[in-house]
Amino acid sequence: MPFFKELSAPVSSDRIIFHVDLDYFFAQCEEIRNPDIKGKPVIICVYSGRSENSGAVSTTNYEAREYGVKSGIPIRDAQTYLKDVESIFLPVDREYYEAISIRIMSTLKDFAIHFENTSIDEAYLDVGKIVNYNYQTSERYALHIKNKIKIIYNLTCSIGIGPNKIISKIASNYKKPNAITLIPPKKVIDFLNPLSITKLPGIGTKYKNKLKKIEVNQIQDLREVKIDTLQHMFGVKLGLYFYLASRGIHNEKVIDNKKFEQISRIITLKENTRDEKEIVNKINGLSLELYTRIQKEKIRYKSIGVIVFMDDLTIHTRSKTLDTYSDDFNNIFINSKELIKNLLNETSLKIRRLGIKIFNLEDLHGQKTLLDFINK
Ligand code: DCP
Ligand code: CA
Ligand code: CA
Repeated sequence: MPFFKELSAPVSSDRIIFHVDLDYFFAQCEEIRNPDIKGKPVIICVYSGRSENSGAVSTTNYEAREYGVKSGIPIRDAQTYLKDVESIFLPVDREYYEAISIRIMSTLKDFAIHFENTSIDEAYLDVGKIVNYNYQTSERYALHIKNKIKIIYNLTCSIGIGPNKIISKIASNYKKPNAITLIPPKKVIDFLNPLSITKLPGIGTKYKNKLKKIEVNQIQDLREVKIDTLQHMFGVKLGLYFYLASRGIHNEKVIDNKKFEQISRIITLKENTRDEKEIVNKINGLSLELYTRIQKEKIRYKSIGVIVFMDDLTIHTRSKTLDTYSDDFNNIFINSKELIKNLLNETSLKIRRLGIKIFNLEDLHGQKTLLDFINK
């Protein structure tokens, strides 16, 4: 259990972690799809379907927030607050937001030594090595990443920089939207002191009320509480987590997501061919290799992709994403066969080289960390 070891560990100053959080994410996705709505309050709604306009607000852009319209409130309240204001109410389109999220996360991943995507609009990046463990450089690097995301996706995000995941997460939320908040190790305690305890990941209304009874409201108050008291109130594990987090200590690593890795196999054919039997035979062999690998590593996949090099040296790729994760052989074999068949139908060229890959991977049993457990 790493959490018990942490008790004696010093504040780690040899890490630099970014927490990237995309600004007003669902609403910003709608703005990039339809720039005309920019500047007006945009309200993304989860309609319950029970009656017209019943349901809750998923999120809003910052213009709507000025009228008190925010995540979680009833749609009807939002309509009341915005009665005389020209505003845009839209239903959630999660599939579209997920597609954008996947693309942004794949870009972000390339900026980190270790990359952990934790929700549709958030990720941790371990960048220490890249910026040579220099906080000043890290701020410039964060700006570079923010600019890239803006240029490629036309979307803003906020980045928190700190010596661990908790500090960087609190920092990314500290100033929003479109901001960078840098908290180097020597500023950690001053940064935490005045904050409400609810800023610590894991302290919601229930724990806040419990702590209020012993007059703990700010993080500096939490630091005054003895570890025994915290463990008595919240259990051994959570008590220790609060004790350390209030001191800015958290040594959990940035855990690379399987989701952004891929496994691929590629072969060059002995002779260029369009012969179906031979091609299917090769696809079968490649699928079997991928299948053996996922069985060994106990992972499953959601997407299958193929790459084909034709005899005129052109390269063609196709991919398919399944509705759910699979650890099945047939899903690799049948889908890659189908994708390649479709490719061949579009051309009369022969295949020279042929590859298949699986991506969108995850652990068969899903590895859980304490932050994972707290966030859910
Ligand atoms: N979300 C939701 N219901 C909630 C909270 C969030 O459906 N109660 C969805 C919509 C958000 C997305 O999750 O766009 C990300 O949540 P955030 O808490 O990061 O909020 P936003 O990205 O919308 O705004 P911010 O700019 O404050 O990060
Ligand atoms: Ca966000
Ligand atoms: Ca978020």
